[in-house]
Amino acid sequence: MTNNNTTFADAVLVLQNACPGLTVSTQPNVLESHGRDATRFRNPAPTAIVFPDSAQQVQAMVRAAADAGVPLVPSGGRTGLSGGAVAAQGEVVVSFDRMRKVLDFNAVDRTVTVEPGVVTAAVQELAIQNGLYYPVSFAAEGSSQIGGNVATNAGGIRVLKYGLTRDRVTGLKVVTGRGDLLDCNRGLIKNASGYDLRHLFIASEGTLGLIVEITLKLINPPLPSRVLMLGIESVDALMNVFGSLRTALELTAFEFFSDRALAHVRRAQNLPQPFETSCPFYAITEFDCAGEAEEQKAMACLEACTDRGWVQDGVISQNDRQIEELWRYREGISESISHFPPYKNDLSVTVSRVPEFLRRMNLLMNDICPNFEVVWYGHIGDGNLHMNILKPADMNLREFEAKSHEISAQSYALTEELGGSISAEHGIGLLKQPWLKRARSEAEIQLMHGIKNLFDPAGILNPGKVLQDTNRMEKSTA
Ligand code: 2HG
Ligand code: ZN
Repeated sequence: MTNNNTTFADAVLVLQNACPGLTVSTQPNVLESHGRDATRFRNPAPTAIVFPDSAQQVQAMVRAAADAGVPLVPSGGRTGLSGGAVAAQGEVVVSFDRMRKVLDFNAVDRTVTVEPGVVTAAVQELAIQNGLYYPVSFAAEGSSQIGGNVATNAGGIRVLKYGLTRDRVTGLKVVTGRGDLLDCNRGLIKNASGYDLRHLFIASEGTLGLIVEITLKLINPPLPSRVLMLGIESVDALMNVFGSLRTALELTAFEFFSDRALAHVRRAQNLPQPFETSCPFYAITEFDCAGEAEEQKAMACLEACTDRGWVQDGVISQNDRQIEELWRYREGISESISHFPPYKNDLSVTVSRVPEFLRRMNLLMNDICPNFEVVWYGHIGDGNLHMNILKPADMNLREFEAKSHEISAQSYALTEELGGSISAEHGIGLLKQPWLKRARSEAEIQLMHGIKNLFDPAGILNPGKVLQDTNRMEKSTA
């Protein structure tokens, strides 16, 4: 895996010599746990896991790795769903578990500066303790790390109102594949001094540089909120309800899931039927509700949607405990189907194209894989739909992956036809890499290779993720 004659054991020595005191583990259980993310389609096979504890150690390590051609796979909370943190080829995994310091909270700038290994929920908590709010939120926030969130531009359930991780990052320190330590944007709000390299690293999935420090801007705490869960009979009705509610109210989230998704999460979490009527689709929406005026607006809007036949049944939260309970129906879905395992599709189209997309994709799925269970859920309010295809119990993983691959050829062609993306928020990683051309043009991909070469000329950073590993291609065809 390493270049020329550098062996796996040499790779570790190279890094240790460059960073005296570097924590290294080759224990089988650590190799197994830290050599993968939440995906199950590749077996972890890292040479070692290293745990740097400072930006300086990361820099020294990357320089040595670049000289010796040691491939490095950055790893955060390992909650990724595209294989971006999988080390299946003898790479050295760089874990940020020992870089968990909060470096600064600035009340005037309303920013927090942290090391990459800080868990997302800890950033949210820190904001609350300081009377502020960090709005990026998703089911895995209790274990995902902020460095990984930045590296994949994590989204989640409140993108509709607050945007993605990218929108929160005002400063980024990064060690590039050349071993340069860059201080991008320095926490500034305004900075028109040329190319904003910060944004190149966000969503680059560790292929251009290793993030060693992040400054995030916080916002005012949100108003009190209410959550509505609604039973809806069709996609068109779902979109009509979304349109009406977002006109009447300040929505922070508008999510959906199918009846199949509901059945899985109910079984896994032992949840009751949310209301009497069974419906093909469910929406869960959260809105700012400072007082009675909003409450009345919500009720009036709901009544109008019910009168028009768009809403079949529903329930509204009465207190914070009920808000949490209702969110469990949506946030527990991913975990409830993880054991199958599912073949994940994290698709997006513009909101206006959601109905056509869902209609055509359902027809396609019924046509090409009628025997597979397809479970839909996602952030319909921002056009991001999760289509999970579940592995039948009597099919082995390899066969299932091959079949899913054949399905992807058609489902991603349809996504491309509708101007969508094959990865909305989970990244390209390893698993979606063969399909990059369905989301980006040839010219874009060539430029991306050029950027990769510029930042990581030795090709040591997360090789084979996002872009095809051209080094390996050349070697294998040599
Ligand atoms: C979610 O929205 C996560 O629940 C996971 O992004 C999506 O399981 C998935 O496909
Ligand atoms: Zn999602």
